[in-house]
Amino acid sequence: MKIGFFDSGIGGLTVLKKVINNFGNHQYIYLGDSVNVPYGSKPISFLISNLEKILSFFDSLDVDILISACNTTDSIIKKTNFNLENYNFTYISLIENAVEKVEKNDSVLLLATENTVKLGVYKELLTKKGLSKYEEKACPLFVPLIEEGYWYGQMADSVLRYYLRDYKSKYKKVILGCTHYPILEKQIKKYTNSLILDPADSIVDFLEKEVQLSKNRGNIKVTYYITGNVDKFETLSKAFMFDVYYKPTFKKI
Ligand code: DGN
Repeated sequence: MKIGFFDSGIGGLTVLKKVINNFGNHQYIYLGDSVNVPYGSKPISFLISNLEKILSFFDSLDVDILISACNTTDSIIKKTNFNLENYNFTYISLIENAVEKVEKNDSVLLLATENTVKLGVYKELLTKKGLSKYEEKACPLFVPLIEEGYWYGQMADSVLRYYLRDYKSKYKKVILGCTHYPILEKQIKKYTNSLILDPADSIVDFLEKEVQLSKNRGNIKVTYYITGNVDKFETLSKAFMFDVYYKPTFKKI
């Protein structure tokens, strides 16, 4: 199976890694649109025209499945009823699958980008479930922090404290509603006792149950297409994927 992933930078690697670890050898293609990072605070009109280019790119590569490894663009697709019929791939939504892990009467905190919060797709789907309590918090400094490689240490600590200091035991579940955030998951756990939900786990469940994606052994290859600085992406991706046994190829587009 040929499976595509995309995000503004390295965030979508958190989804790719879980898919690779669960399903092994398929043909993986990842578009890192790092020249346009962050998506979280860009105008929606720009992100829509950018998204059209990204979807056409994956169509031209004949992917079977396209996974939005970005909650911000998935929000745009859902909110604008983006027409996906002209493309030959099956599109899989991160948000639709993520909300499956939330139950009636749960109290939930969503951490996400400003655009994801503003577009309100999580809110719409979650409030339908009948939650006891719901709050959304945009954390716009997380993405630049992660894209610059400050995953640990003083800088990360003070940004994490700034956003999360009031959330130790306030909610039963915390959704990491931006694919970059699981890179900080260990440190996020220092600030909250809540159950952390990573939407990537719901993607894995969907691929297993609904797509019945095979689990293969063999040499895993990933082709990365990068719109921005390839060396920087390569360095960061190697740091995050250090424990994945695979062969990456990096290409500039
Ligand atoms: N990782 C993206 C998301 O899940 O929304 C957004 C990253 C960004 O560019 N702000």
